[in-house]
Parts: sequence; C-alpha cells; structure tokens
Amino acid sequence: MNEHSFPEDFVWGVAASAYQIEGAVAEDGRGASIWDTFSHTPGAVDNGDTGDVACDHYHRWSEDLDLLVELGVASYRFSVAWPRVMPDGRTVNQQGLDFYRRLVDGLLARGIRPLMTLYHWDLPQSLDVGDAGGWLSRDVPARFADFAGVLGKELGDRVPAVTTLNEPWCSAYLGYASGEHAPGRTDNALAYRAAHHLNLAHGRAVAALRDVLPANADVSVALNLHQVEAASERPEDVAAAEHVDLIANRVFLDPMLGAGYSEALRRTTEGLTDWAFVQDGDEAEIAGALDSIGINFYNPARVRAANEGGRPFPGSDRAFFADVAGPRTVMGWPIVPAGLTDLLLRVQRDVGLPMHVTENGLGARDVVEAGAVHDPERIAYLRDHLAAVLEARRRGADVRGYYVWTLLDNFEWAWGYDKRFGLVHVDFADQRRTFKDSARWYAEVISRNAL
Ligand code: IFM
Repeated sequence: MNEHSFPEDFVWGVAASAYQIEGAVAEDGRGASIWDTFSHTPGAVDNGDTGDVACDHYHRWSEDLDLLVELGVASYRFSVAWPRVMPDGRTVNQQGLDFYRRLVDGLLARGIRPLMTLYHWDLPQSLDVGDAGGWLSRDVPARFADFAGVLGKELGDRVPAVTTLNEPWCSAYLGYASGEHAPGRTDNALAYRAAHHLNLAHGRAVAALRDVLPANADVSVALNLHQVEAASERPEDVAAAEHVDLIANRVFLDPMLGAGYSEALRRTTEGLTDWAFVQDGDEAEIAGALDSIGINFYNPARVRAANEGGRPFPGSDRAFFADVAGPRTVMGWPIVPAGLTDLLLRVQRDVGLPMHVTENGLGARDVVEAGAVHDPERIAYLRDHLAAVLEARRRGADVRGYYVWTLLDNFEWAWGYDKRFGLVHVDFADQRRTFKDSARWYAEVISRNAL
C-alpha cells in the first residue's frame, strides 16, 4: 500500500440511470414519465432528442452487464423507472418488476453488487396532473413510499444497497425554478415546495424500506451538494455564497439529518417562500436514519451577488454564477478536482456518515477513429478526481467507494446525445458499443487498486 493505493475493500463502480439508457418506452406496460412528455416538447431538448430508444438497454441489458465484467467493477449503480414498475404511479406492473429482477439477478450472477436508486427523475406522468401536480403535490411522497416498499419487498432479498433519490436539487430547482428539466416549470417559489415534498418522499421511503429490508441493508440518498465559494471577499458575495449553501445544500441535509429546516434557511428565503407547505410532523418523517450518503460531484460553484451578465442561481432572487478560472469540459463545467476533496471533507464534518462518490465523470464529444476512442481528457479528469478522493481520505474523510458517471454514452437530459459521458462509446445509429481508452484505463486502476 502506498499513497496512490486504495483500501482493499474500496468499492469500484459505474453508475447509470433508467431513462438515460433503457429506451423501450412503450413496451411491456411501461407508462409515460414526465421526461417522455418533456423531451417530446419542441425546444426542450437539444436537437429534439428523446429517450425513446436511448441505448436500447432494455433489450441489450445482458451484453451491457458483460461490459461491467470487462471493466472489473465490483458494483453497478442503476435506477428503477417508476413508470415501468407502476405505469400510473400506483398499480404494480409485473412485467416492469420482472425486468429489474432479471437485471439484478444478472448482476449477481456476474459477481457484481447492485446499488439500486429508486428515483432518477422519471416521475410517472399520471402523477403530474394540473398546476399542483408532480412534486408540488403532497400525494406524490405517499405514492413514492408505496413504490419504495414494493421494490424493497420484491428485490430487497438480493439488493444490498438502496438509494432513495438521485440529486433532488435537480428535480426541484431545474424542474420547477429554471425549467431546464421536466416538468419545465419556471417559478422560484415552486422549487421550495417541490424540495420539501422530495424530502418528505425520501423520509417516507426510508421508513417503508426499513419495514421490509434486511437489517444489514444500506439505505442512502445521492446528493449533488454544491461546493460553493464566493467570487470575492466582498460581504455581499460572501452573503450570496451563504445563501446558496442554504438553498442548495442545507435545504436537503438539515432535515435529512434530523435538524429540520433552519431559521437561517427560512430567513434567506423570505420573499421567495413562506414554507406554509411544511406540516406538523413532516420534519420528523424526513429524518429517518441513513446508513451512508452518496455524493455526486462534477464541479464547484462560484457565486456573486451582482448580476454582471451571469446566470441566476436556480431558485434564488440574489445569487448569480461567476466564472471559475481554468479549464472547462464541453459542458462548460470548470475542472477543479480539489473541489471534490473540499466537499468530501465538508460532508465528513457536517454529516459524518460513510460516503461513496456516486457520480463523477466528464462529458465530451468523443468519436470512434479506426475502431478506437481516444479520450485523454477523460482519463486526466478521472485520475485527478480519484487523487482528490485519496487526498480527502488521507485527511480523514470516510470515502468507501467511487462510481464513474457513466457506463454508456446516453441521453444527457436537456443536452440530448451530443455530450457523451460514457466509458463506453455508443453509436446511436446501430447501437454498437466501443470501449474508450478511459474504460481500459479505469479497468487497470481497478485491477491495481491504485492510481
Ligand atoms: O447525466 C447526469 C445524471 O443523470 C445526473 N448527474 C449528472 C449527470 C451529468 O450531467
């Protein structure tokens, strides 16, 4: 073991999500999701791309699981499409459940540990009805708890780890404030109501899972916490950074960890929301104990108070994004691996649960040339972020695993198919899979258990 080594039991993985890869949106009784509706809305997604076919993983799951074996990963993080399992958000569709049972059994047969995410943004369309539907409705957390209970009961004997929500920040703020994600609403006030109902859904799902899962199951949530820094030392920029930390991070962390919504959050959102949708007992329900926490990280956020032509921070009436110096990915996201170290240390300090980096990766416009995909910038990104994980561990962060986002190039939400995050290139014309150089590099890191 040297300073480049990971501990023997470090979990190497890759992550993916249902709507981004499965396709087969009308097969075997699957209902529509809000992302089917949104992606078919003219202008919502680049190039008019949709998840109708995506990577056709619904049919090719077995050969895709073989790719995991080639990589040598110990764990695969996938998500369940709620509308496949409950097309109307309420009634179980056995064929949908059977798909995930086959997938899980296929993983176990290959010696790969499933990490099952229950919600990665594909809400059943039938739960998003009218102006107060979707995550604005108090009924949806109740439906989600039922869904969690069904998955826990049906698959809990073979899935050792379950994550409730993936990145509820995106569901609340991109879905209801900025409108970049489904269902495309654009009202800051709605984002807080949605965030609360996502929190409530999480807490109720934790309780429903505990009722049916074995005692040693690992129950978690995956958050894209923002590593926020102020653009300058000016008091107004420092205040903007504190405001963003409250509305983007602590709005989830505080209630999930049992502290409820803070006075500071209530103060910083005066004029944005009055929190009247929080009912007696909700905060206690959100606070169900977790076994670990998933951290998704791509880049830090730098914010300032003044609008100098910057993009407003979703959900905020006073914070704007500021430029971060240095290199960027084709997504326009700054590349700052030290931000991951800082974030993991902050989570260690404020949360204190075992952590997994449940997403980290780089989007690029990779092309196949003579049967190969050369992606040195992705290798550099992954290497530097893994070094950042080692540094966080050296300084005391209890990071137990790392999942690359993602296995296959896939439907990158509002950006469609142009921006590729996969370790494996997908030709969307013929569904051919090609290992990128980064996949071979990752396989070597895994086999050495060291950088
Ligand atoms: O593709 C997404 C994923 O669905 C959620 N986290 C960020 C990834 C890259 O944008």
